[in-house]
Amino acid sequence: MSRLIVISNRVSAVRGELSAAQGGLSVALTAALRESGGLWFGWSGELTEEFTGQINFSRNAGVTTATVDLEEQDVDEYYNGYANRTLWPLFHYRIDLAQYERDFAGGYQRANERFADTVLPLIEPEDAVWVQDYHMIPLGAELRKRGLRNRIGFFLHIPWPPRRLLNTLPEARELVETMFAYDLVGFHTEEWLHSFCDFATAEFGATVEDGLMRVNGHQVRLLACPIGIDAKEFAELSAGATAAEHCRVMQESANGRAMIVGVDRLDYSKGLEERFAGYERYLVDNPEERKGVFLLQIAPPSREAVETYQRIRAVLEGMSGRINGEHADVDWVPIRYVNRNYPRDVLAGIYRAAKIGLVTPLRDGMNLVAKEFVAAQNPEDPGVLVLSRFAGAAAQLTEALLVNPYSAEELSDAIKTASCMPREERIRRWKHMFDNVQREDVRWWRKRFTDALMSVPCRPGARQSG
Ligand code: GDG
Repeated sequence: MSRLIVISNRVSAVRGELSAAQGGLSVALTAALRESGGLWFGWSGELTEEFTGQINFSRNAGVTTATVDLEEQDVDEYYNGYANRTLWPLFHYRIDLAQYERDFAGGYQRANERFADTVLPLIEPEDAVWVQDYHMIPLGAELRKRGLRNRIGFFLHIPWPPRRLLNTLPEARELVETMFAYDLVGFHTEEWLHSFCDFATAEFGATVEDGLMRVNGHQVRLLACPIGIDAKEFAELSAGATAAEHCRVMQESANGRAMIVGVDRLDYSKGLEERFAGYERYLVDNPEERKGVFLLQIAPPSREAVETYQRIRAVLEGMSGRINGEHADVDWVPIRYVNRNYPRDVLAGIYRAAKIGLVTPLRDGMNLVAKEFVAAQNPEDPGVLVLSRFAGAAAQLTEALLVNPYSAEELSDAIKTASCMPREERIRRWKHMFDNVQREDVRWWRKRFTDALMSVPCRPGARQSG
């Protein structure tokens, strides 16, 4: 078996608690690498005065991690700049929030060149390389420029935007062209894959047949491969003592009321503002029932250096304060809004205590919270998942109550439907979703992608894996 070299912006701790700021990608890759062994390369998250390319190695649970420190200017332009001020909003269809600056584009390119220079000597002839996400789109092309002939795959964890939106990015064509250096490109859903094909076809005259794109003399295999959670680990967490204790504490504190839960990184793509508006609509439309529910929204801050994130935080603080001020009673508060990060086993207990899970992003590559909510439910008395149609997860979790997150009325109706759904229907819907969450878990995802990568014929001059 050849080794797998995973390359991503951040390399998370293989052991220990993952912070929410590291997001779903880290949760998924930690589980995947634990199984396969190999090497995980990326930015340490630390700064250095001057970039030297010095690598810090460490080894945990069968996984070697190799990290480099970056200069402050790299972090400003590459990470806080191009990745999170340009690509993240654009790829989530928010061109109103996207900032297009040449310094950001330059910093992004420079950081990717630095990553390529540093990781290249670590790659052995038989290794397969798997590059992750929007921070590293040009990395494959940079590795090819340096002569690497190994199999290289790329997986995008966020949506791929429609062509007309992507064309607002000044260097859209150059960026997309670098994708053609990969042997395999994966997306969570057919929808994101089709958008990518649409751009490549319209702008470069690409042809696509049976999952193979031919473009500019390159052949790129394409795969829609939805990421899953570590369902086994999550089921064990949910059955554990800490989860049980927190489930009990939450049930006691709910005091007979139905808890609605939301758990999201504090990010404008997660639709929190619209969720609060939809929930308020429910309160207004249902004066008799409203005191029978409350919303617990857990939203740990993320990317705090970026202004749009500071703004969404301020907006939500204002909204939760206003809604509570306007609707609360002496014995009831409608929203418990918490900007804290909780351990995963505590989250599992909270999910299980909830009657309704609200997962309503405006746009999301996949959304792992939806799957965690399903995995944590009590099979005898499961809660109801209300899920945005615009999350990648909606293509698999078709038995959720699917909503348009922009519509406060639809959200309000879904809360009402969920809160009076009979137990048999809840069980039927949950079983269907749980089956998918278990079957198409993170191991399935990793295997599907790496199997597809290993089945790519070796390039001339590359060494065959044993
Ligand atoms: C990106 C894509 C795609 C949240 N709060 C806490 C906490 N979390 C964990 C959740 C979940 C993860 O963070 C969030 O994952 P998502 O998938 O929901 O979203 P992103 O972070 O935006 O991830 C997304 C994903 O990559 C994988 O491809 O699904 O579409 O945007 O695991 O549980 N974890 C802890 N405490 C918290 O308070 N421990």
